[in-house]
Formats: sequence, structure tokens, C-alpha cells
Amino acid sequence: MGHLRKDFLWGGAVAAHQLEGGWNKGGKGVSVADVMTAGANGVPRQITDGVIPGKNYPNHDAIDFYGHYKDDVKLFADLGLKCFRTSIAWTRIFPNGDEEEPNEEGLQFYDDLFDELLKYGIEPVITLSHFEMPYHLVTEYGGWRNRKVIDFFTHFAEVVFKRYKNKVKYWMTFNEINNQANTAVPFFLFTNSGVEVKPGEDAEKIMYQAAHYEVVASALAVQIGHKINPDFQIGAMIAMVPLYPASPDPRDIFKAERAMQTRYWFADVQAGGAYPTWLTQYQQDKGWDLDITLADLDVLKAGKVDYIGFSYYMSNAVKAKDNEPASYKYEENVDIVKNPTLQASEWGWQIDPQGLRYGMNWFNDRFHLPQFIVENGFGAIDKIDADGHVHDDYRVDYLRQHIEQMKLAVEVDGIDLMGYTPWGFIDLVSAGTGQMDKRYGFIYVDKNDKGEGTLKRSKKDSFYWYENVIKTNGADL
Ligand code: P53
Repeated sequence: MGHLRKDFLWGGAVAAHQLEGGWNKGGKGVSVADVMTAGANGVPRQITDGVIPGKNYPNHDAIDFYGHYKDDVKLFADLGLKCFRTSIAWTRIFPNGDEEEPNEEGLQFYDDLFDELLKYGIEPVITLSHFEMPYHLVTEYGGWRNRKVIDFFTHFAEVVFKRYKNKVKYWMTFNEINNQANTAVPFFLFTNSGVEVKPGEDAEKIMYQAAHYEVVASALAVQIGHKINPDFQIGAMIAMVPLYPASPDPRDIFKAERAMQTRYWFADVQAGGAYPTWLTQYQQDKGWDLDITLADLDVLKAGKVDYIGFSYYMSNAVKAKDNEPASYKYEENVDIVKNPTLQASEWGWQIDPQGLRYGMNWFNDRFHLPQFIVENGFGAIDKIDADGHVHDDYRVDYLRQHIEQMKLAVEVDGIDLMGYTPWGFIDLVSAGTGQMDKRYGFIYVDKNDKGEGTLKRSKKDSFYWYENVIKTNGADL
């Protein structure tokens, strides 16, 4: 029977744009997150043409971690975190994205933050690009449609790798790079790639081009990073949402397999170093003139990641249409059906702890690499009780069940797992809806969807529970 590593990285995860605020402080430029309004449950966020006065942009101020980070890190130390996953806001370092020289004030902010973490023995785990690319790269270059963005990104990566080479060991390149496989929802292509699809354009083709430039940029970053510090561990970051067949009908099985291929080829390329054959064939059959060069394919081979970082929240099921013949065809947003065996959160995210173990086995069989669960958690509306505290037993239940499955994957399936960082362990702005009241935290932050509140931080019941989980290395759940 395997065991959790002795130095298992129990932590917590956030992203710069969702908690820092200070959107125009310290020389920071406008990012794609700064031009997205607040939505609501079932109401998509609007992507506006620049920052329009009078609109509500929840990421502009967020929970002002920018102004509170010292006190917050002290709370993280109270919780007993071994690591803290955040991102470096690209626009603090390169406000427009295409500058030659970085913004020293932005670099200094992360030096100070990392020093503060290291003071308490908390290891930073850093994502280079987490839904917050410079908006200027969107308006001037079309985002990741443009090959030039590879150079801007690798320059950014090189600058921060060099600057923090003695402070940060664990890195990831692109957060949930595979979300954009869903091209029907504009949010994904915009947050992943700064791409807005115009009427008449083929969103799928554009996605494959943008994603290609990203996997090339990721592979280059891996090579640059390893040269700067051979001890760096640089990972992929994939959103693992397993897609099960809705029934044993081969039509459903085929569809589910193609669905998994469509969502996870990104990992084939980043971890395996090459495109899967089905995808190369698919792109050829479509007759797309994609800019994928032989030199690019060499880069991919030479820039494989060290580990698979991934998020896990839910699973989905897919079903063939009524008269559809058995085929390897998958259309996200059309083929997904409700799984009657699972309950869902208020946002319709189906709760499936065993799906975490399934996803881990799936990755392990293909890539034989260490894994790092860098997001997992339960978004809910919290109520402050008469005693002034949040009693979030529903959140503890969700996390306990997922950690149980994670342990089985390690102990029974023998998977090498580096750590576990629950998402939004301090309340922050939701990426999908822009809400504050979709909360994941163990630390409550007094701010609501309208932007009102004192920003005061307080501990929920889940805080004390997780503190003990860390203390016992996951033995006491
Ligand atoms: P929110 C969709 C599906 C799975 C994960 O999400 C996703 C999304 C995008 O909404 O995003 C990740 O805030 C992402 C985080 C995000 C978190 O999951 O919509 O990496 O930035 O906040 C939770 O509830």
C-alpha cells in the first residue's frame, strides 16, 4: 500500500486576478479579467470593449489582497499551509505585454509576497498565465491567434523565472488550457487565449490555432525554465472534467471517448510531446491551413512538462442523439446530459468524488508522471449564523469525500501525487460568474456581489477542519 508523501504539499489555491484587486496600482496594465463584468448564477459575464465607466468589474478591487497580503499570509500560516498556489499577474510585469523592459514595481510586489510566504515556510506554486493576459495583446494582436504572442509570453516567463529562481520551485504554464475546447461559450476562448470570435469565423479552427501557439509557448517556457534552474518543476494545468458514456450503448461509448480526446489532447502534447494521430488527421480532414511547423513539433518534443497539475470539480456524461449512428463525433454543449446518479451544486456542477480517482488513473495510465491536484472545492452561498460564524459542513463534506478518493488513488492505485491545493480557500471573485457570493473559502471575506463589505477576514468551520487535516497529513478527515 502506498502512502502520501512525507513532504506532501497541502496548500491552497487562488489566482492573481481573482483576489489581488489593485487593478491599476503599481503600474499594472489592463488584463482580460479587467474587462469582464459581474454575471450571476446562469447569467454570463459580459466582455466589454475596454473598461466602460459605470459597469461593475468585480476583479478591479476583488478582495484587495494587494493591500492585505501580509495579514493574509499570516492567516495562511495559522492554517498550516505548506504551499500557496497563485499566479503572477502578467500585466503587473508587462502592463501591455509587448514591452522589452519589465515593470520593476510589479516584480517587487511578488518578491515581497514570496518573501512573506517563505518567512512562514510556505512554498509558492506559481501559474504563469491564469485567465489574465494583457488586454493590449487582444486589441493589438488578436490574442493567441497571433504567433508573435509566443515571444511575448516566453519573454515574460524568462524574466520571472530569472527573478524568482531562488524563491519559486513549482511552476505551471497555462491554467486550464483545455477549457477552450468548449468553443460554444465565448468566455473560455477569451479567458484562455484573449480571442474573440467574429461572426462568420470558424471558432473551432481558431481555437486549434491559438491552442497550438500556447502549447509551443509552454514547451519553450519549460526549456527556458530548466536552463535557468534545473531544479524547477514545471507542470501543465488541465481542467479534468471526466466525460462518462451515459449508457453501455456503443454509440455513447464512442462519443465519450472522442469527448475525452477532444478535451485532453492538450495533455498529450504537453506531457507526451506530440499531437495524437486522431487530431492531426481531424485537422487535415477539415482542410484547415493551420500554422503548425515542423520546427514547432520539435519544440513540443523537447519541452515536455515535469508533472500534471490539474483541477477537479465535477464530472459530466455524454449521450448520442436519437438517430445518430455510432461515430467518433463530439459536440460539447449538445452532447452533454445530466447524470441521474449524481447530485449537483447550486451552479449545476455535478458532485462526483470518485471521478477524481478516475481522472487520476486516466492521467497516470497515459503519462506516468507525478500529479498535483491544484484545484478542488465547493462553491456555495454561505450564511453567517447568529453566533457570527459560517458553519460550512457542506463544504467539509465535499472536501472530505474528495480527499478520501485522492488517498485511494495514492494508496491503492499507486499514483505519485505531489500535493493538494483546494481552490479559493480564501473567498474570492468567481471566474465563471464574477460573483463574490459563490464562495469556496475556509476564510470568509466580508464582501458581497454588489461590492459592499468591510473586507474583514474570518475563519469558517472548514478552516479548523483543514488545519487538522494538514496537521495529521490527511489521516484525520
Ligand atoms: P468558478 C469552468 C469549469 C471548471 C473550472 O470556478 C473552471 C471553470 C471556469 O469557471 O475554472 C477554474 O470561479 C479556474 C478558477 C475558477 C475555479 O475553477 O467559476 O481555474 O479560476 O475560479 C472555480 O466557480
